[in-house]
Amino acid sequence: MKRRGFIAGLGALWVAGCNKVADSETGSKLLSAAQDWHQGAHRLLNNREALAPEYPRSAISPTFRGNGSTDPQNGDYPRHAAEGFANWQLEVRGLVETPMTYSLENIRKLPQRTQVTRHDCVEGWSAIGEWTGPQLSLLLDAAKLKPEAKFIVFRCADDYKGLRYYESIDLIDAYHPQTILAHQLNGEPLPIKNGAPYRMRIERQLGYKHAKYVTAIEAVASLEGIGDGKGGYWEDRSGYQWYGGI
Ligand SMILES: Nc1nc2c(c(=O)[nH]1)N[C@H]1C(S)=C(S)[C@@H](COP(=O)(O)O)O[C@H]1N2
Ligand SMILES: [Mo]
Repeated sequence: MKRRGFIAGLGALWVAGCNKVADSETGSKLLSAAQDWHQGAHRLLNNREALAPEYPRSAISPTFRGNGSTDPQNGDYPRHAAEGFANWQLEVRGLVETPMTYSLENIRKLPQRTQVTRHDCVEGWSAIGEWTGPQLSLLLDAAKLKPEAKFIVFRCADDYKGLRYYESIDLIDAYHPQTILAHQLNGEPLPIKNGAPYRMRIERQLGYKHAKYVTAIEAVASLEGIGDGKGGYWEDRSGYQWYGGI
């Protein structure tokens, strides 16, 4: 446990402390080397399949703040919000044998996992919440990944500061048992500020990886050509590391 905390701290440091460095080209190279080192060290020290700590319900934070987008106003989102997300569709697509579309009702009928976990944002705050939803592995197995699939991309509904949010993870995190498509927080439908109707919980990753307002789950062979190719909104914009493992 202690070791994981240390590694998490290290990850946060790289991410939070190095935005300036990321602006220069040598800085970027340094950061990439650091990421390789961090990822390698993380693999060596830490089994990536290990569970993140889970907490008793008594540890749940009184309020779970919203961060980044908290009330998307672009596109169809306001209409869906007004309809209580009754017509929201979630697609599972890309390098899969059987592309799937789910309604919120379909998602609620699947086997669910509930977990009380701590969210760590690199901006320096944490919160504990209880999340419920189907495991991502279930959705991926239902659609059957093609052998070429190497990454899972999460498409989001919100433009944050004018740019569409997205994120991506590798298949180790995608099949981690605590990686779920959450539609409930603390036993209630997910609030808009926290990503309604769905947000990812990827408990072995830092906060920015937990995509909110998910519209599609896409299996791809490479992250090239998606956004600026670095695997996520903050990775493209601010040099946050793609691998934000904790
Ligand atoms: N679609 C989308 N997902 C997002 C963000 C966002 O702005 N848009 N912000 C990220 C960041 S930096 C954090 S810390 C968490 C915040 O989750 P919360 O709003 O539930 O606190 O969501 C992440 N996922
Ligand atoms: Mo964050």
